[in-house]
Amino acid sequence: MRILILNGPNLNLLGTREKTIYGSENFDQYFEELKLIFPDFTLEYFQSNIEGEIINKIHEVRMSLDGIVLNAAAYTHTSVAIRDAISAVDLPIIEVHISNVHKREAFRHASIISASCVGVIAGFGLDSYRLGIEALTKLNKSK
Ligand code: CA2
Repeated sequence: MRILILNGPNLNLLGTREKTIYGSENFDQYFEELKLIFPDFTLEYFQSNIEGEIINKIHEVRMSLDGIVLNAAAYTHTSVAIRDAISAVDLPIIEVHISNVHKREAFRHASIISASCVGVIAGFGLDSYRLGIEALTKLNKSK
């Protein structure tokens, strides 16, 4: 399977600040672990702090990949444009969050993008991404 891990704003700072919420590992390190866990998969990784770049990436991979594991970060709670991009492509997209957003501030409880995604995984730390890939694998098998 060919899967894109797509990270939104500020996730480039993982491992440097707010370690009690997001852990102490940076994503580049974790991405190397993911590739070892899924040696037969083609895993790609893209992070952007810019909404339009996230949308462009979803469009760009729509014909070439099998799915996206998306942590839209704060755009989860604000972006109609990313929701529309998810709905516009015929590609399964799993919404993931490192933290359990439902245990946090009320503004994080609502996701604009969830209804356009296949499902949501939240609160398992960086393991949320592995679980997202597993979910895409199961979907692919049941096709
Ligand atoms: O729990 C998640 O994965 C979030 O998507 C992370 C977002 C937050 O806005 C969502 O509500 C939940 C924030 C990512 C910020 O990441 C940082 C990492 C290190 C230091 C500072 C921010």
